[in-house]
Amino acid sequence: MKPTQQNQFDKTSFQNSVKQHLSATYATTVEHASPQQWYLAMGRALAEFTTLDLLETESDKRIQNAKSVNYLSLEFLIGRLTGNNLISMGLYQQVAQAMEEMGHNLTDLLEEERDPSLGNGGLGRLAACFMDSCAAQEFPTVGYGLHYEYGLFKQSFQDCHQKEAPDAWRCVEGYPWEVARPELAQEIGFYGHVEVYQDEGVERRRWVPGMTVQSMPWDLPIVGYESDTVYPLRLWECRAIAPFSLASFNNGDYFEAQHSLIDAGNITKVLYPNDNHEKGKTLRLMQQYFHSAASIRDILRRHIQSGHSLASLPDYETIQLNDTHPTIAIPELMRILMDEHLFTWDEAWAVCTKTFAYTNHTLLPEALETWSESLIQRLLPRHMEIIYHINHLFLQEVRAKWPGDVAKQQKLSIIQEGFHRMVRMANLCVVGSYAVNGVAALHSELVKRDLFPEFHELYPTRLHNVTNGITPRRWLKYCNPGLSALITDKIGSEWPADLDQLQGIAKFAEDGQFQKQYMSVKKANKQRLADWVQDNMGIALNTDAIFDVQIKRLHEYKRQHLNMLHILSLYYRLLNDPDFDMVPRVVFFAAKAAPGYHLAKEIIYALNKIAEKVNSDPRVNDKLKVVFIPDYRVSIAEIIIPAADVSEQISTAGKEASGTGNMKLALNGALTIGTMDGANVEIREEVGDDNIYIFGLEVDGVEALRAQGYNPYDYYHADPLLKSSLDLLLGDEFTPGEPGKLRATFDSLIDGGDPYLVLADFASYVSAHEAMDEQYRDQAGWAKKAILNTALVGKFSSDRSIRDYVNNIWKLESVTR
Ligand code: 26Q
Repeated sequence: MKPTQQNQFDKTSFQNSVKQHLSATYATTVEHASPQQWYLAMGRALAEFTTLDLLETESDKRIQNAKSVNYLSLEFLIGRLTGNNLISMGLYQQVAQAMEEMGHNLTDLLEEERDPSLGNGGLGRLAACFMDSCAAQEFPTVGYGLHYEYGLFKQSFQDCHQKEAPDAWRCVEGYPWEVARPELAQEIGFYGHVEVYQDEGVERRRWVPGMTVQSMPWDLPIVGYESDTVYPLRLWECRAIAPFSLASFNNGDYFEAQHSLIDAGNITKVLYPNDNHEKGKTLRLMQQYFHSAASIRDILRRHIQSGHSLASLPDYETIQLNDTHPTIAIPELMRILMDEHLFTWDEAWAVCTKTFAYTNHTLLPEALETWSESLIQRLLPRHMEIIYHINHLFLQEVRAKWPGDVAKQQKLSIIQEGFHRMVRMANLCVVGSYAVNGVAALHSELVKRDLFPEFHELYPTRLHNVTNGITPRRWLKYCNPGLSALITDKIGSEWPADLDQLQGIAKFAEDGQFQKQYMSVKKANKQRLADWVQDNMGIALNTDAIFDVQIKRLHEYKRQHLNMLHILSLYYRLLNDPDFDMVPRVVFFAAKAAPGYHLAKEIIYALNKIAEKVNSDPRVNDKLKVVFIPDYRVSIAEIIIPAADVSEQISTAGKEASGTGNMKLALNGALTIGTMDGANVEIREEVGDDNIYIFGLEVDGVEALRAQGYNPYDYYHADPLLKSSLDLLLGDEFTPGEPGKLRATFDSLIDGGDPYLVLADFASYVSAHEAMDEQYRDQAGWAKKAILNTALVGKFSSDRSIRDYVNNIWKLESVTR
């Protein structure tokens, strides 16, 4: 379906609207406006279309009477909206022409947009792809997130060390695509106490907060691909309630609660920069409750305004929890139904357990969220009471299932006993949800087998798998116009809405001419990246080299240091083995480390130091380059991914829940070197063993090695290449005159016990790379494999993921407009 905008677009009135915004909104003129101001005015002019469509979609009776999904996530890593929205609106060419006539190149203007980096990595980016796919397929959706004033920190390197700077993504002028919805603002409480009172002989409870803030929604338009459907991504900003109440300022609760330093403006000030649980931070829990409370109230408001009864909530609304971060929404809905709408416990619980569904994104024990009971008690006293009662009733179920088994009760309890009692958010989610899913087949099996085996026994139909996906609009059509045109030329233009159609190019995989075209697109994309690196980093690159790419957050389990060891081994061989021959190679990294993650920052430092030396060492003869691209973000991923030959997906088996970068890279024709982990397993199933390079221990191999007692020294002493590579970290090879400055990585792998089995997988990793090097020398053979990757990964469209949610979990229907 084509959007009406495309047919109704009137170039002259659009140009007038841009000029109008230049003067009225940005106080400038056509003659004096900067490129930044032109971009802003163009964005505002375009947002007029989407805001109208958003309001129309919102008031559409058919949508109000249909079932919707509410996607609750503390992160939405949406990336730049302008180019993507132009594609979805079908206006790219027309707007390019309109701007050209006013003397501006659209591609250049699009570069003026700052990425809204409202997420850390995979989980936040997944939420953004899911919004796109819901809108494309017209499944009624509202995304609920937070309007952080500062997104994920900006990264730079100073003397090779990571430095963080605040990311004021909205700039002073504001973000052109967002629209404030003050009429939907609400009040949200914290602290205080619970009152018990009698209501016609019934004992009731109510929460009297000690502090109240305001939630102000900002809507971003999520534009359905080639449709007029626009759903809101509603981001809550926390504000002090004006005028500031002297009464509450002087109220004992305010100070008693010991939060006098926290003012309302702090709550949505900044995104927490770690993609792992940060222990005990009050402000983070406040963010979580603020987000849940504002979203739940908004969902109930929409539901009631549409004329439905509260008891029918599960028929019209489902609430998907993106990890445990919005878990507090469960007791919040219980509280509102019971305390404000006088539901009985059983009535309220019946509604909740038919409304919530939870997605798990990790098996790492240290990443499972727990919050101290005493903190919740202080911040949210009524919620703590409700959690106790949920647990009380749940443990009765556990005792009925396993009579006398105290260990089971302790393991499953929502409250973790001990000196400091903790609330286990994942357990609360599983108990309070009608569906729980993992994010790739292997991960979901491990959720059943290792993480929640007893829950699986107790609730045998609750655990699901929904393999992650990525939106083909941003991650192929928009970011790789060359390949998109080539594909469209062969199979028509419908594939961005139906990615399985890419199979249609498989028959050209051995067609010499198509191979040449495909590889020349790749070459052009490599040139674009090389130009970027030259302009921004001053490093000259050879586009005949293999572009080998690892782009993702920096984590030990993702093993950027395994990649580092491979680089060291190549360097060692280039310098010491006269017979050694390799295809020239550029190894790219891009990764942010959580500011408090010491070893991750040391790994970045080491990679930068190694890059400095290797890139300028004449003995290497330009055979090897290492490029660490600073400030990894969506917009730079859009340049790197189309240019990649090799995709590094090398986590320790069992640790990466899914990965989604692996899908983007394969779709754009990079060959994966990867472990049997996360979605790599399914990528291999799709593309076939010949078209992927799998290495390393599998999950059971990892377990067996650990069980038998893993000793990294055994590998260090048995493998001379490994030893030589590691030893390079001890001297002053990369830090002249200052030996030992790169020891941290060495120490973690040797004395530190190598918790992620880097040394155990080194030899097979090196062999897999050798096989790839060999294959690259046969360009026709390589092209065939790359083409088959593009052709065979249609499964990983997030459209398919969303259909899986819709059919197996949400049970809702599309509403076409
Ligand atoms: C929690 C509490 C306090 C502070 C921070 C957090 C926090 C924030 C972000 C915890 C985790 C995250 C992000 C996790 C994440 O990105 N996980 C990734 O999710 C992807 C989408 O499912 C998967 O593909 C990746 O495998 C998984 O690592």
